[in-house]
Amino acid sequence: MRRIGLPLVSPFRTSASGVDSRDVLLVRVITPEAEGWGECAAMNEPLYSPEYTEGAHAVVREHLVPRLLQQPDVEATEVEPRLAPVKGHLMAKAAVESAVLDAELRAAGLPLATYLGATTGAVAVGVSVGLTPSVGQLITAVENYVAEGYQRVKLKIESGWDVGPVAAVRRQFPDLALQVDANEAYTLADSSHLADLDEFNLVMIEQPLAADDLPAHAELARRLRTPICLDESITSARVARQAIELGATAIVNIKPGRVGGYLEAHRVHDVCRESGVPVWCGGMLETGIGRAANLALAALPGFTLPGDISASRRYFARDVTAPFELLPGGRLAVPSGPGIGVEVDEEVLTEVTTGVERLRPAPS
Ligand code: OSB
Ligand code: MG
Repeated sequence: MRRIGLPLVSPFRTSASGVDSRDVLLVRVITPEAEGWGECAAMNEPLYSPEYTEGAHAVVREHLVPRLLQQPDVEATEVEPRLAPVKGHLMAKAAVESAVLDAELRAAGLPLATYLGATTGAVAVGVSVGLTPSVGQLITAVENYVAEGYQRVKLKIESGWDVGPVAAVRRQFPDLALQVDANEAYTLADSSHLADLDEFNLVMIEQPLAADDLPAHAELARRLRTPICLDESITSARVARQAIELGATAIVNIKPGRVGGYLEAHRVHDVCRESGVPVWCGGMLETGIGRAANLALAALPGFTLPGDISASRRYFARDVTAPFELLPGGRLAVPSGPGIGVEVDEEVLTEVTTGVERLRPAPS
């Protein structure tokens, strides 16, 4: 387990949280055959969901790794069942499973994208723009991203920062694929106000209401023309199926950490695809490790909308892998090497590391 501190190039603010430097937990699995890396999606503070970096670190150390090491060998598909007695902590579990999966695939010489069933070598990506101090600064930020080649922009919204800023951006960029993300900032009492967003031809509104209230999202969906997309609410393939059946979500944001790993993320994708519900890959301001794996997932055929998987420079001046650069058409290449397909730069890693802990199996 390793903790790294990576300053963001610009602070990222949502209705729920604000962060200017990422405190990231990395898991590195060392086996005789290969090494594997997993990045924990948890943020510095428990403001997006109950998990946070320090808590995830404790859970991995105290509860997950000891259970994993109760038996001498492990395959990626056995990680989830072995950790299932531990309730919740899906981001911590995902980091462990991802590291085991990466090691296993590197040992087999198989790219994660191939293993998951990728059908493309490059995926369309967008950019998520946090709350800004002024509408002028928002317009400038969007202008810069559009100039870099992004073809889809997501704006964070909250009460008092919604219709005005969205109208201003839409006026400047009439043809841009534009969507908004509320991170649970509203209630059903805001539905007529949210309906004022309908005129801006948004691709979707993401997570307008409380994560645990699927029926309220279904009711809101009946009151809006803008499609609803759930993020925080979708914690498993089972919940995804229920949300779709209830009419609570027309589009699904898939974040592997939020659902417990890439294997469950794959199952969420399958459930949505069977129901004709488009999906896209969400982001948690990942380093190159999480970004590489997310690109592999986003190459599955149901990912028909651009993901929150921006180029590395949108997040960090220096990353722990080679930077991902935007391709023409606002796309990123899917890594093609074994496992997650990228190498960790040990020199940078050492410089940004704030702590390392080694856990070993008990001698047999
Ligand atoms: O709700 O999608 C979100 C970042 C941190 C926590 C929650 C969210 C986000 C983002 C960032 O929107 C997307 C990205 O990584 O580019
Ligand atoms: Mg979101």
